[in-house]
Amino acid sequence: MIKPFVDSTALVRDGAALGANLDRDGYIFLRGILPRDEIMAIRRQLLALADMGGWLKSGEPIEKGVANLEKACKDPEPRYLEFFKPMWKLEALHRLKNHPNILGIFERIFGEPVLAHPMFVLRNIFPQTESFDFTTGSHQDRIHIGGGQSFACWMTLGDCPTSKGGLIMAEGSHKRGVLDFELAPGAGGLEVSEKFEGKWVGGDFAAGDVVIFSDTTVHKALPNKSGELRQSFDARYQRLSDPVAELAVQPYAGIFKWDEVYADWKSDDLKYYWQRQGAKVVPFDTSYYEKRDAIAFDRAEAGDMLARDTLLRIVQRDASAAKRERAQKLLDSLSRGQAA
Ligand SMILES: O=C(O)CCC(=O)C(=O)O
Repeated sequence: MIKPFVDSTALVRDGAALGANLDRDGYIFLRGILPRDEIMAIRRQLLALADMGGWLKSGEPIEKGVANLEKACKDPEPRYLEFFKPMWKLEALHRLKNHPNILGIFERIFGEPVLAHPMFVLRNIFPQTESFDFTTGSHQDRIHIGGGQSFACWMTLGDCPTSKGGLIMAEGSHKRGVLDFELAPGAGGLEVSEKFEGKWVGGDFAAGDVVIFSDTTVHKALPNKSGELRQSFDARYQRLSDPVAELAVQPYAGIFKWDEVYADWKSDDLKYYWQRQGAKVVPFDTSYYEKRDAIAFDRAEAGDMLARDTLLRIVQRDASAAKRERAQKLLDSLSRGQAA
């Protein structure tokens, strides 16, 4: 059973009240923070690229975003990245991340200057079917984002009823630091062990609504049971005076350099802005990933397909060539096992 979000929209100008709700529940849900027409304009650009990738069902209007299930793919598969890369470079998405309406909320909550992380996540989640599922399992962002304390702002790029796979929060789950986790399929390749029965809150999102949550708040996505692509955007924000992990000031998952991202941009004001702000960059704490990856290697050696999404991420992102090579070999042997 999912209870409805507490709606904090009426408090949007009151940083102390927003901060109190964030501290009490681990999240705040706010309606209509971003202009709908700006979100819909970005959605149109993204859907045009999705269509070029063959991700949309032919014969349907592009703006409906009806998915072509035959082309279902996910991050970090190469066929996903081919069309994801031009999407992630879009200047409008980076501008959305630094939107004054979002920065203003964080400034009021923090009572001090805000750093918007340069890295953000854009998601194109294909519908869940018997043969395809990329539903994000329950997790805490601290593991993936590192640095000091940060807060995520998640929004859908278009309307997202719960049936389309919105994000839900485990209310009050943020007070006990980083919790034990297990290996899991889906983004991140892990899942918090505790189930948080009766604690889940969520609801329908309209374009422009946001949920803001702490980096220790346990959250997960609902399965996308619609026939459409669920496109969403999540970015992170913190006090400028706190440290930020190196990974969070790099383009998504190291898939390109900033100069490549900026190549077609029309203006310069958002290029390398965190350097001008004086962000305090520190190394990323890899200890949680080391733990996850050790489990994935063990499972993969035992022939367990559950390790696949984690191995793919190691191949794509890990700094150690030896680890990447080991992960690739195990992926190859898993797919040979599947074919046999
Ligand atoms: O959109 C999703 O499926 C997951 C989003 C998420 O986990 C996050 O924003 O931290």
